[in-house]
Amino acid sequence: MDLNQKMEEVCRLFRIYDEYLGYETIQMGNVNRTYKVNFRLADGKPKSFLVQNVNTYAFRNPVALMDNIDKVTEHIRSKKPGQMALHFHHTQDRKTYVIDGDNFWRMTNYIPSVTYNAVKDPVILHNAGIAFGEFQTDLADFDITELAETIPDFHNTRKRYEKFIASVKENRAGRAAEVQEEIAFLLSVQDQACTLTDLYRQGKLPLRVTHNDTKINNVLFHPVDNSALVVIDLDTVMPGLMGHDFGDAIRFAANFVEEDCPEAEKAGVDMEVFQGFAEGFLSRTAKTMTDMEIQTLAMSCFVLTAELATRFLADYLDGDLYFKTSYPQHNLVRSRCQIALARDMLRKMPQMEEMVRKCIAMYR
Ligand code: GN1
Ligand code: MG
Repeated sequence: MDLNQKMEEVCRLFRIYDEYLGYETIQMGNVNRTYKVNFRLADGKPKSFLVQNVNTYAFRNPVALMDNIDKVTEHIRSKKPGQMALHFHHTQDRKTYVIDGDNFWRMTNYIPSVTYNAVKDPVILHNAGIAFGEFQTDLADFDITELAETIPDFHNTRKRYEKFIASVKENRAGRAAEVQEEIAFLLSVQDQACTLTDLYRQGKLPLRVTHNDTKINNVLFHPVDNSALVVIDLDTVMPGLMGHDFGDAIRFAANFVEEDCPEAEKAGVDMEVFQGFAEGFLSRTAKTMTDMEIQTLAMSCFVLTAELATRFLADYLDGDLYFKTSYPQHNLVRSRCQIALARDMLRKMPQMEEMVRKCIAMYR
């Protein structure tokens, strides 16, 4: 069956019976496949939905994942009645998914909005910071034990390093010789990269409900006034650390270039972007943060960047099994870009720390 027919069939299973017009593939994320599916209503008006094919290589237990998302979206909805929210459609037998063979489908409302991969506007960054900050505070009273770990040890940096080192040793795709410099750098910063994991293990950082994939393109903005409408991509909502969400957001948004820029030497931290996002995020979270969370917040940016560099490089060494790639060197290019950014973060650590202190003073 071709994808066009399949898309219609999946939508019917989610009880959409309007006139099917077709689908478009949406470039979103590096793991799942996303489609915008278009219908015509009885009154002639167009209506769209988002259909996703969840990557079950990355998410081994997609049913538990959907259960997490259901609980979390309901909790947020109860805090913000009347506000725009993500809503997952149900099948006849009340399931939020359709399984067919190896495919795992789900469907949400389509929210007309804009997203940004690269943005310098301080207002937009501030709004993104507020959105992710509020995401954490909205879930502060959510019972962590209700959540399944959709990807175990997702931000356990020690475990990520173990996997990376195993991939280097195994050298499955025969690519290790060409990336010796990158391997050496990542190994040389291992202890710094594991700062959050080690402090957590020592009981010095609290576990919270975190989003864990806080790229700015996971915030939908209002097309006219750029206010943040809703935080999307809840696949990795799990117990985690405050620094995971802050650090990953800065890693993505504050880089001068996109995450997979082939000119790695251009990567680095844009301190104005850092400031815009940090002010928004801390305006919501500063009051509830522990001293250790504050002290390690700037460092968390380096942690998340180095961690992702090891993940991209490990996948390159494995032969590109996990991340979707557009060309053979894609994972290597991504890893090099993250390494260049991580190096710049070490250079700018005192400035980043100073900025965090200023925001804390402002919002505490
Ligand atoms: C993946 O698929 P996407 O873009 O939401 C990955 C994140 C990485 C990100 C890098 C489940 O996210 O951890 O930071 O790529 N998600 C998963 O772009 O592995
Ligand atoms: Mg994601």
